[in-house]
Amino acid sequence: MNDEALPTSPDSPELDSLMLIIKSFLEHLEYTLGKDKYSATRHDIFNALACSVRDRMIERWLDTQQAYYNEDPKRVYYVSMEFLMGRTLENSLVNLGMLTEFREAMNSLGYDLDQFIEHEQDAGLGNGGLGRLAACFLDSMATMGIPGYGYGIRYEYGIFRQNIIDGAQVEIPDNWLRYRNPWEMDRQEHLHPVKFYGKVVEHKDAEGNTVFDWIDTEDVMAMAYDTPIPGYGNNTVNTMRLWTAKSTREFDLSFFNEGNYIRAVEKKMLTENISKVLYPADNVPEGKELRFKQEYFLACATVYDVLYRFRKQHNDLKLLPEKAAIQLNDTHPALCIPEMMRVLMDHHRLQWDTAWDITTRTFAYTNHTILPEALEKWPVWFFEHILPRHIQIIYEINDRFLAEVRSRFPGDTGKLERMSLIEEHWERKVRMANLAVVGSHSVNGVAALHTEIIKNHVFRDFYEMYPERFNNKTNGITQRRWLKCANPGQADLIGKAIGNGWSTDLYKLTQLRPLADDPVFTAQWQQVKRANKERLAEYILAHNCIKVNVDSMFDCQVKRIHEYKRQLLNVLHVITLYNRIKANPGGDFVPRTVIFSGKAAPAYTIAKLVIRLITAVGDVVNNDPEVGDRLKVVFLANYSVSLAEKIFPAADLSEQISTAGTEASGTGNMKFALNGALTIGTLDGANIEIMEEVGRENIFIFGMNADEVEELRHRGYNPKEYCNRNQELKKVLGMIADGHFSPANRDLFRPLVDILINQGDHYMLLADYASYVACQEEVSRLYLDREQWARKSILNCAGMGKFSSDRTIDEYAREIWGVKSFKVHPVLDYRQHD
Ligand code: GPQ
Repeated sequence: MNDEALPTSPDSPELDSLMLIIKSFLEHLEYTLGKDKYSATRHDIFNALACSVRDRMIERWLDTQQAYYNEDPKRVYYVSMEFLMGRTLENSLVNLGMLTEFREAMNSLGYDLDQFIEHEQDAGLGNGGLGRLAACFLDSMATMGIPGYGYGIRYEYGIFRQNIIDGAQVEIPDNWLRYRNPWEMDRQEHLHPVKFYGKVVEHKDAEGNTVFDWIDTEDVMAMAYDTPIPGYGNNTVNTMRLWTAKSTREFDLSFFNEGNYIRAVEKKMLTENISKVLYPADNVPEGKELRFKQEYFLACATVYDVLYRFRKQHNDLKLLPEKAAIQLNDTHPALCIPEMMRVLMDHHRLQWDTAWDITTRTFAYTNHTILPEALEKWPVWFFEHILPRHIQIIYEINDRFLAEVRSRFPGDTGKLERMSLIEEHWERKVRMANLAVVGSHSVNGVAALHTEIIKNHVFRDFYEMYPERFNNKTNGITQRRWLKCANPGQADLIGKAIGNGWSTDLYKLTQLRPLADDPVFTAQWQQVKRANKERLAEYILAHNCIKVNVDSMFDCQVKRIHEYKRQLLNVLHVITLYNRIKANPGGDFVPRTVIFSGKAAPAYTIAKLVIRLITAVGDVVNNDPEVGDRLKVVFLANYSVSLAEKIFPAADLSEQISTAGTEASGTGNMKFALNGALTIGTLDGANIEIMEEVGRENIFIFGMNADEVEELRHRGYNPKEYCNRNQELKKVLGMIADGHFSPANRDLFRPLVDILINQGDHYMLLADYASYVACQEEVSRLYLDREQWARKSILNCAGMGKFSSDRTIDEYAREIWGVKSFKVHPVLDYRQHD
């Protein structure tokens, strides 16, 4: 620490606030962490810094929550099994408008703020798009002054860390809480019991009504941890409340009586496993009992909390839908629906019809996938065993619902069978999506095409019955994190040209359009991109020991590894380029650095083999002297929010190449375009709307559209035909199958080719290959014309207004939740701090 550099005479307001930051930082170092400048580690410095930033949120937080209590506006509860928050320090400083002050304060102490921003661990409590969307929504709700809460689980282990060892994914546990989490506050007083197992007994009350008691249960406590969610440039600070499992204080007396003290303690400890670990599967559920218990744990604690807060101010539960909207982030928290029914009936003694009316008017459901294997179904026996009261309620919901179906569509047994909440196979299962649709007043998809598909295919029968329930809410991303924090160079350049209005109104970016033809602005735009590419190139050199050509096109595909996302199609293109260079070593080729990043679910063998193939192709291509720096293949390990923040700003080309009709929306596509990458993509998910916004001439579209995919599937798709028709493709597949990229184990990659050739190529890579390769040739041609490329890059960014999550949240607020933005006026006198 550099004592001499401390400002000593606080006679200007700026200096005054700088002094207060320094004072707060030093006090936290000493009194919160018990360290001085001699003993402080890097981590202590980070924590002291984080605590002093947190202090600046707390007064606004208390004001906001107090104002919500006093004014009692309608609240929104966003319930999600995943919140992929990433880092918090920089984003908090940006939203509080204090980045510069803190940078200066740290500077005057001889520290570089950026080092500590980079020091922070990600909060990785999510798998991918669905969890990150929840995080963007929290930022937008706070920024727009919407009284919103995020409810989730405080997993002790977030998404695993991915190491690449010998070219393959190895999973390392992510023990993110080991070194304390300075952003959270434990709320020991918010401790709710959650029951499991046991049985249901009926008896009659004094008035002769049947009462259901769920008894002999094994209980776990849910304890709240709250994290402040600051809005950008306002006084709103909302709350994300995550539940952690704590054992109950009572001992299991049966063990205790036998004198088996250790068994009794052991059993209690095991109950705390519920919040131990995030399930790492994305777009495919794991049918594990522990996951089922996690879902109920979240549902039970959250419904309890929502009703507790409501009842502090209201007696009449019928008013709940006017005061609370609960949004279910996919079906993972759908047990909230039968749980709400249970509490309203069994605890508050409401009649079925009243309870059902309250429940359906409170809940809304967002669907995030149409992959049939990703729709959650829980065995009936799980319910009978673990949630015996809930299965009774679900059967009752189903009986009443099917009676309605019967009366609307007499004699249509196919419909009854398809719409039933219960799948009657050899193992009976509860269809969670059907439960969510029946129990909600709103069902939405996450992009226009996706919503059409759920209306006409996935939930066709439901749409026919309740058309008014279905609506679209195209996803969005927060520009505060994905442009302002991640790409300060581009953000500042935009700011100088059109001001800062885009931070809260992304449509302001349209003002960039005329600048796409301004040579000075275009040159600056190119400089920013180049500087970002240099930074990523340094990262690649440090982490992968690969020296990449900064003048090459950075061609990026970063997302979960999944067959439907078709990373393998990208690899087929890479090998095609490699073969072309090898066939014509002296030829002119537009140099490319093809960058992949993403995790595979640990049990997803094929996805892991795709990673293995990417690294193997990289080993061959990157070490071939004949190729030189005209082609490099890079796999960046451990894709995460913080790594994404380095990749998007440096990308030239964004790969969004899922089979049309499979990617519900995508949100990485939006982050790339906002950061000035051009997209090569199929007409899938939100790509279609991106095309509409940026103009058909400013995006590279290839392949079949969703109707053509369906038609071809219907006609009978024969991948072999496509292979035989295309010599380049045939050669590429032959090389993969014959061990060209796996000389030590020639059969290693055979299963991948087998899926394409002999197992029907479900995602139709071969059908789209020729069109993809041709489209990539166009991409390369355009890249040669750097001015035209930069022009389109600017026009892409300029067209991104629609894809702010502020717009998305505004639509949810008006069309689903019926909530209004709420202005928080400072009550406590925190101006003295800042
Ligand atoms: N999504 Cl069902 C996930 O990230 N995980 C999931 O388990 C499911 C969906 C994604 C989906 O694949 C993307 O297309 C969306 O953009 C994203 O949810 C947010 O809606």
